[in-house]
Amino acid sequence: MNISALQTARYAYKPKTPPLLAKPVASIKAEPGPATRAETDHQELAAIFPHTYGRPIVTFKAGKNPSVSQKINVGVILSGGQAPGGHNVIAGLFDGIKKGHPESKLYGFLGGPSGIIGDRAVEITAKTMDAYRNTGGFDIIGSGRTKIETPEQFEKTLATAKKRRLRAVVVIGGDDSNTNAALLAEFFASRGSDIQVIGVPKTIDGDLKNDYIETSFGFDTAVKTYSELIGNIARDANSAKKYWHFIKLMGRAASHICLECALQTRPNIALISEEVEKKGQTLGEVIDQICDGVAARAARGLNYGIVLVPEGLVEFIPEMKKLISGLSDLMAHKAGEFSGLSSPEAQFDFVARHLSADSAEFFGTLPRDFRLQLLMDRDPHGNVQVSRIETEKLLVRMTEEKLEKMKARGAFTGVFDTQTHFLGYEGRSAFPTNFDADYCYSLGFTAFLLIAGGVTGYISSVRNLARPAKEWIAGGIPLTMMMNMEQRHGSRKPVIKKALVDLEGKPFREFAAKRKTWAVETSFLYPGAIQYFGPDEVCNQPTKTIVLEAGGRRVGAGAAGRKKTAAGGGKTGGVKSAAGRSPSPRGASAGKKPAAKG
Ligand code: FBP
Repeated sequence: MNISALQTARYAYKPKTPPLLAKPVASIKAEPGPATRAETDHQELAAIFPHTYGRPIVTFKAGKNPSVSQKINVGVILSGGQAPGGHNVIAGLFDGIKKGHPESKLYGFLGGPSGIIGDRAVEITAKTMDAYRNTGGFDIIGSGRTKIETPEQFEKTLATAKKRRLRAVVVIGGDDSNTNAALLAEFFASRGSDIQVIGVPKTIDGDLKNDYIETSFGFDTAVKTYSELIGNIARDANSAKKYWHFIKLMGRAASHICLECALQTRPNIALISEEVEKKGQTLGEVIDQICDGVAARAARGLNYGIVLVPEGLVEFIPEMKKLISGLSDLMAHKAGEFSGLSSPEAQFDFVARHLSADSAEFFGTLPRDFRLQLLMDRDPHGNVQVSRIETEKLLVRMTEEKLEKMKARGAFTGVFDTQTHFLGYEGRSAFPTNFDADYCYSLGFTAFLLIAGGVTGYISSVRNLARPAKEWIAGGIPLTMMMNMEQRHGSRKPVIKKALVDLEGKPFREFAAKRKTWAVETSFLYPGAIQYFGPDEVCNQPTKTIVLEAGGRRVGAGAAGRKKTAAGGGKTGGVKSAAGRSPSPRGASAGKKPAAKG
């Protein structure tokens, strides 16, 4: 393996954890709180998960735990899109297992969930593990988006777990993969198997969060990578003063990434999909908003700027949402006919005949390349692949057209030259920040403690993240308490609620209070590259989203900290929990059913 100097230095990094996790594992015990219940759909969920529903939240405390030293086999799966820190989750899990018993084994299933269905695995040895500590990517075992769905796949998964004599399967994934983990735990239990299933919250999108999961791992590194690049572009724009840069950002349905990057870099315009939906803005109105911003700066002689665009925007614009849903239905229900069409023109003609009249008309107004992108294959969950739709280019084109018209009537006197960018893959496999390296290692180690605690259908939870790692709290949350029932593919399904940007939440309110100034004045911030070594305030800051949601205090902000509750944390819901209060996704927008994901 070729190793860079930074990689060599990162091998030596020792992740910071809650102090309890550094104690001998036989002196850490799981302490259960009262029984839990889901916030909604309690009865339906209790009926679907008769063996795993209603379990208590678990917190780890100092105390004797003799069963932790048993020799066990554990399997681990990386599921869905890459997120920085995945290797450290595996490292924490590996170290926990080996601390429990040096002959315990960790098997990594290859290429995501399909690896366990097809029993393709490697044993992760100390030598392998050491080559991946504190590094980005999921390449230690690879990832995939296969969903364990059919009865046959569930049976095969159980067969693999039995064959390898697994004590537990750890699923590292997003909301859909953890929903899958809950179903797997219930399936194993219903078949009389005591093989445990433990989830770990992963996704750069930041939308797997609630009162107990303060953030999914990878979000921290991804937003800091993108913010560095946006800052660099902004500085270039401010130097040359000749381009408007339209930057699309990953994040799928939720705009958490776009919002955090806006807070970190102060662009002139940042669109937030959830707000566009709430206001019911049409595509034309979004373009008007951009044109007004461009014209306002032009009036001050500033013919340059930065526009941030969340990649899921198109699905939140009412007429576009209706069109996409019509197209997806059509492509699913008439798949045979559709795939037999020989040319794009034949496809356009086909959809025009089958869509509702207004959607067909709207489809016809869109540029040809954009229409082709809307007709691309859906992902394994049936979702349009927003990362492949060039929304930023569509916005530029439509803004140009509108500005031309404004120019003709004297409403715009400036120049509008543009560059477009898409930031996504650049951040998903970056070297994890210290925060993600620490958080992920702690999550992995906690997953081992949950296994040792004998629970199943839980997600590893490390809380109080706005504070330094020495104040973090490790525990486990029953997956079923994060679930609700949603309509998916024509029937009601139990799913973990996805958290979209909360328009009443502090991060959005902070942005909304400042954006008018940022729109016209050049207020760019240049965050610079992620730093791994150096002073605390440079290397160990959590995201602004975490800090604002926790009440605005930053790591290292002084000993006073927040007032802690009995469970030791200061975060609103995560610590009031044990009374059986159910969580609400912190950012969930009422009524919205966002796309499923890995
Ligand atoms: P997960 O939801 O699986 O964590 O992946 C997130 C994500 O990076 C999205 O932001 C993006 O839309 C999507 O994956 C891209 O998927 P792919 O890797 O299949 O191109």
